[in-house]
Amino acid sequence: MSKVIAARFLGAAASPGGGPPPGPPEVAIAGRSNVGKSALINVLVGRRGLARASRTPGRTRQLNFFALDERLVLVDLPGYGFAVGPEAERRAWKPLVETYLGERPTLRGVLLVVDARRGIEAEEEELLAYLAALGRPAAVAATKLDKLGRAEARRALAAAAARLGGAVPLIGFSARTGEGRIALWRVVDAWVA
Ligand SMILES: Nc1nc2c(ncn2[C@@H]2O[C@H](COP(=O)(O)OP(=O)(O)OP(=O)(O)O)[C@@H](O)[C@H]2O)c(=O)[nH]1
Ligand SMILES: [Mg+2]
Repeated sequence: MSKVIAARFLGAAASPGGGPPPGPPEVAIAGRSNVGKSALINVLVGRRGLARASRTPGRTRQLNFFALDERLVLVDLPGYGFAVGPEAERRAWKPLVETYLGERPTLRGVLLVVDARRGIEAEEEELLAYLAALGRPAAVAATKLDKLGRAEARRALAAAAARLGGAVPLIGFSARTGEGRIALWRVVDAWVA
């Protein structure tokens, strides 16, 4: 469904188990803080300000739900790895995200967004292992590919693929150029089919 007709903000979850009641199939977007999760959602959906529209200053540590044509819901997860912010907020991340990933009945897959320049690091491996233990399908989107030259991009993707060992699909992506958009949709469509 690479052509989305209607997209709207459905609601948010600020505490474990919160958010809109389960409805259509959901795909969650996870990744380090500031890696480009919201930008990726906007490009996937083809709506410039969608994932940002819900972003209330000081309230970004929540799950944001976006309904696409009432057939699919994308869930923008709060970023991890942020070193700033109140300690209580950082502690709240784990139960909030783990409750969602572990218990949401309509969750079909998780897109883990990584910076192509950083690749797969310990936190990403940890999250992928956690998802595998839960039996949740996952894929990795290596984004900001536009910041690398051709040869660098190829090397970075090869290194990430080697680290993943073929366990999950890897897609090179750029919110700036739109590269990888169709390949990402193919993964998402397969999950929700
Ligand atoms: N060049 C380039 N910049 C990008 C790309 N994706 C995101 N950015 C920039 O990276 C910054 C962070 O992007 P966001 O989409 O807000 O990142 P996020 O992961 O949603 O951040 P949090 O919600 O705070 O965790 C912004 O300044 C974006 O413009 C990309 O593919 N290429
Ligand atoms: Mg964001």
